[in-house]
Amino acid sequence: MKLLCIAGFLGSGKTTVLLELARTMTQTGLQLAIVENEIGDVGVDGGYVREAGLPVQELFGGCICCTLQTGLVETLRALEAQYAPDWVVVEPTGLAAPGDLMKTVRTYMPQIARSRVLTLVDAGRWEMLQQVVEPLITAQLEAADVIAVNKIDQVDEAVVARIEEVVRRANATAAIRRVSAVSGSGLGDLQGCLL
Ligand SMILES: Nc1nc2c(ncn2[C@@H]2O[C@H](COP(=O)(O)OP(=O)(O)OP(=O)(O)O)[C@@H](O)[C@H]2O)c(=O)[nH]1
Ligand SMILES: [Mg+2]
Repeated sequence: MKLLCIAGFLGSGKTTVLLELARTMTQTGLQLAIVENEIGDVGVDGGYVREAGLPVQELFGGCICCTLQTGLVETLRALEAQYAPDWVVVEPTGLAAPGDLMKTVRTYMPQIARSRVLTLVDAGRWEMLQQVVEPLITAQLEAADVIAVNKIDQVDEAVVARIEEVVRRANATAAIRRVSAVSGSGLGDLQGCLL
């Protein structure tokens, strides 16, 4: 089993990207299982994922990168035992910085052959989020193997270029890609650098 974690602030497009990637991955014959960490006690994103026909486990009432780390490890073990998927895709809450979470997973689940963090950047709300939650966004970027600047349909090329500069300063090594999850633009290339 391999693990893909899709991080990014609230509303950055995690579920939209997850559903698109899941669709193309399952078309190529890969078996997937999904973990949704929901902030409230209503499984909105889990509902969408289930509608798409994918096995999904929801983790409520806390954040998997802080209070629910053990819960996540148990959930991953259960999914592995029940479905033995090729990939498990985890969507943490938008408030998660996935660095510690990935350390825990790598420590307690050494059988996971490959683990990747994709962090999404919300291009449309970049300026506002930099002013309000810059430390969290930076922590999400630091933890990433791959960074996707999403919603490029909402902004000018110059804005995307400026975002990429700041993103590069936060993470010197991650692959950076431009995508629009709603139009599907760039998602094929993104998948290529993730899997
Ligand atoms: N214009 C535009 N809108 C997008 C894009 N990707 C996602 N959205 C929209 O942004 C909103 C939030 O998308 P979600 O996929 O639910 O984002 P999320 O990160 O899963 O949100 P939470 O789980 O609530 O943190 C939805 O209305 C999407 O349709 C994009 O590339 N362009
Ligand atoms: Mg979501």
